[in-house]
Amino acid sequence: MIAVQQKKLHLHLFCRVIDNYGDIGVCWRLCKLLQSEHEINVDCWVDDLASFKVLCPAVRLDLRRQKIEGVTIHHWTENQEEWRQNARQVAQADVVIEAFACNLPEAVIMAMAKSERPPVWINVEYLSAEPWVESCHGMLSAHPKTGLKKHFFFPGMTSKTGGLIFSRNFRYERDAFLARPTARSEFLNEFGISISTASVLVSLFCYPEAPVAQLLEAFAQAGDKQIICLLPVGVATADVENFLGQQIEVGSVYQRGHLRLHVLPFVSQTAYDQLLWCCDLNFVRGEDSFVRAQLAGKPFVWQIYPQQEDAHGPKLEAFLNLYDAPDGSNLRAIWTAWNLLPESLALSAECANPFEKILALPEQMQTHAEKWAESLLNQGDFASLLMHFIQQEIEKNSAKIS
Ligand code: TRH
Repeated sequence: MIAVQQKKLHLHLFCRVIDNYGDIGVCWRLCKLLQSEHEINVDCWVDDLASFKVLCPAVRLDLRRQKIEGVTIHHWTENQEEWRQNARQVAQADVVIEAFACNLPEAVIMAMAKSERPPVWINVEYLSAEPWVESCHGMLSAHPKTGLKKHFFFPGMTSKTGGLIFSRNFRYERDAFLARPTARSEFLNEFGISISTASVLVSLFCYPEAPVAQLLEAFAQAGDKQIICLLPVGVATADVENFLGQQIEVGSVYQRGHLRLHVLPFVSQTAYDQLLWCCDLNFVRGEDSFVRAQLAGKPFVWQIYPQQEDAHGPKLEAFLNLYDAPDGSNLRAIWTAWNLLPESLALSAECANPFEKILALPEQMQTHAEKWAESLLNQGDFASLLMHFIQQEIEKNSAKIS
C-alpha cells in the first residue's frame, strides 16, 4: 500500500502589539503549538519586535525575517512597496489569521481576493466570559469590498467556544512538577528564595492602577503568617517603592512586618507557568497570565485590562458568574476591590476590608481552582479546536472548487 503524504498546511498569522506584550504573548504561544503539535508551516508577522523580545529574548531587532523555534517571524512594517511584493505569497497560504481584529494589510486582502483558492481567513478574538461569545463563535462575515469570507474564532471557558491555549502535555508536566516534593524549592532556589512550610507564597503581576499599597499593607500586618511576595521587575514599581520608602531592584529582598518581598527578573513563559504552580495565590492580569493562572489550578486574583468608563466591569462580572466561587470566599468582594470597580463600595458592607480576607483564599479556593482547571483541560485546547475548524473550511472550499 502506498502511503499518501499529506501536504503540510501553510499559515500566516498577523499580530499588532498595541502598547503591551500581552497580545504577542497569546500569539506566540499559538504559533509555537500550531508548528510543533499540528505540523503547520507558520509565518508570524509582528509590528513591534522590541515588545516581542521581552517575551522571547532570541528575537533579533535588526532582522526583517528570522526563524525561532521553527516559526518564521517577520517584522510587519507599513512599507507599502514591500507589501506589494509580499502580498501574493501570503495569499497563497492555506490559512491567514488576523489576531484580535488587527486588520490585514490592504494589499494582502486584494491579493487574496484575486486568488483562485483564497486562504481560510480567521479572526482570532480576545478572551471573554460574556454569554454572547458562544453565539458569535465561528460566525461568518463577508468583507465589504471583496466579499471574502472571514470567520470569528473565540477562545473561551465553555464547550461552545474555542477553549484555551495549552499544549498536549500540559497536564502531565504540571502534575509531575506538583508531585515532585523538591520541585518548588529547586525552582525558588534559582532565584535565591528559601521558604518555610508556614509561609504563604504569592506572585504579584498587575497593572499600575491596582491598589498595591493597600495589599502590601495587609500582607505586612498579616497575623501569624509570613507572606512571601514575588514581584516581577517593572511591575507596580512606583507603588511598591512608595510603600517601602526605597528604590527596588531585581534580585533584592525587602522586609516589612510579616511581608517579605522578592523582586524577580522577567522569566520565560515556561518558567512563568512553574512560578504560578509554585505559589499558593497568584495575582494575574490581562489575558494570557489570567489563562495560565486558571490552568495552574491555584487560587488567583485577576486584574482585568482596564477600559474607559469601567467597560471592563461587565466582563469581570461575566467571569465571576461562570467561575461560581464557593459561598463565603469573599472572592467577588476581593476582585471588585482589586479592580477598583464601583461595585466594591456596595460590597464593602459584606466585607469591610477585602484585602484582609485575601489570605484566606488559598485555603478556601484551592479545591475549586483544581476542579475549574480540570474542566478547562477537558474541553480541549484552542489550537486543536482551531485546526479542526480550519480543516472543515478547507474541505468545504475544495468541494466547491472540484
Ligand atoms: O501584558 P498584558 O497586560 O496583556 C494584555 C492583554 O493581552 C490584553 O488582552 C491586551 O489588550 C493588552 O495586553 C494590551 O498581560 P498578559 O495578557 O497576562 O500577558 C503577559 C505575558 O507575559 C503572558 O504571556 C505571561 C508573560 N510573562 C512571562 O512570560 N514572564 C513573566 O515573568 C511575567 C510576569 C509574565
